[in-house]
Amino acid sequence: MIVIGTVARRDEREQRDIELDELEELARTLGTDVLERSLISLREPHPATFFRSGVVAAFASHLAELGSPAVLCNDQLTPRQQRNLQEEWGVPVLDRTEVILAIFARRAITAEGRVQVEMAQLEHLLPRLAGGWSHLERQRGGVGLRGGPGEKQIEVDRRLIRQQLKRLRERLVVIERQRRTRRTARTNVPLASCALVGYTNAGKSTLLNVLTHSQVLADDLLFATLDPTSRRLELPSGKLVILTDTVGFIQKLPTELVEAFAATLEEVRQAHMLCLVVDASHPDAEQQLLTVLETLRSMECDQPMILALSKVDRLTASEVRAARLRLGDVAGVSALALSATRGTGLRELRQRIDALADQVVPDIKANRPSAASQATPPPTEFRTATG
Ligand SMILES: Nc1nc2c(ncn2[C@@H]2O[C@H](COP(=O)(O)OP(=O)(O)OP(=O)(O)O)[C@@H](O)[C@H]2O)c(=O)[nH]1
Ligand SMILES: [Mg+2]
Repeated sequence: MIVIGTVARRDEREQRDIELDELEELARTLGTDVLERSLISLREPHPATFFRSGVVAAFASHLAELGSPAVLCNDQLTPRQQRNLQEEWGVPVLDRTEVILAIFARRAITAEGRVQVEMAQLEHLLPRLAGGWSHLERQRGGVGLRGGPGEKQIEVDRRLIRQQLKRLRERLVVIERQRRTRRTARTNVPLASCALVGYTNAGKSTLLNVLTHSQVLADDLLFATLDPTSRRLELPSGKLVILTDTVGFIQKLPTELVEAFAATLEEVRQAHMLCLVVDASHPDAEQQLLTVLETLRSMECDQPMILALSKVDRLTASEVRAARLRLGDVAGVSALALSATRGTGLRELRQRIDALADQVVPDIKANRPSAASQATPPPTEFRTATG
């Protein structure tokens, strides 16, 4: 695979380079090698081919030399641009959305996750359907026939996809009802809940694991976690809170996926408080934090928040100080530094969650362990995943 990005102005270069790094990470997560990457200046996208004709031609011969690898574009292509480029280059042309969709499709384990991803893929496919049949349509047109089987086939496919989407939506309603029942069972236990949120690969699952002695999959891949998982966390005061690990956010999250994961993200919306995890060692930490804050805003999440800077074992003491100031400023809360792998900063995090739990659950009495133990004891594991 090769990766292509564009810059409109010179001062965008650095930001685009970071985006291409992320795109390469996405490709790696999918299990493909990136042979090469190019950053091309482009002031105005061409409506038909996105790139200028000279660039299209140059890449056509270059791709042939490289052995016709697939092309991954950083920019969002219209269905028409994508189709034309594929025709000109004779290789698959993917954009960011499609790579993310493919990763999600591979990662989805639960019934809910699978239904959500399939819906997102079908919705992405719908406007692109004409592509596969365009050559047929043209052949038909050439011999003076209109509305031949090519066109009919598209209509049939569209109808089948719409029917399938309807079936999936109905299935999702049933699954969501089950999830709500589980959540109600959980919220009947008078415990505060805290959702771990943050950019993908920030270290959320690792943090959940060390805090609650669990073994949720944590890996150096983007989107290792898709389905929310909840565990009990015991706090210094003896109180218990429910800690939920969630799907990571990413820049330019495909809209199809935002919609499809609305139900999963509902876990975030329902939490009493949020623990926003930022990988402080990432060169783009600030932008990642902004993306997460923006996503939370668009989800209308305004719960009390803790800002946890993770992976500080990779930074020097002065870098940690600078990151706390800078990122704390961006988020408007004081930042706490921790390393889940070294186990530093965890006590302070527990204390902060403890203090917030008192604020968010007004009936503190009901929240005391003695009272909780009189109520139905919460199960040791709150797997929200189905199955
Ligand atoms: N050095 C260092 N690495 C860490 C730390 N915490 C997590 N990591 C590593 O960072 C990578 C990502 O961690 P995860 O816990 O899977 O991250 P996540 O936020 O759950 O990621 P997604 O589920 O993909 O959104 C893994 O390779 C972890 O081992 C830390 O404190 N220090
Ligand atoms: Mg994870």
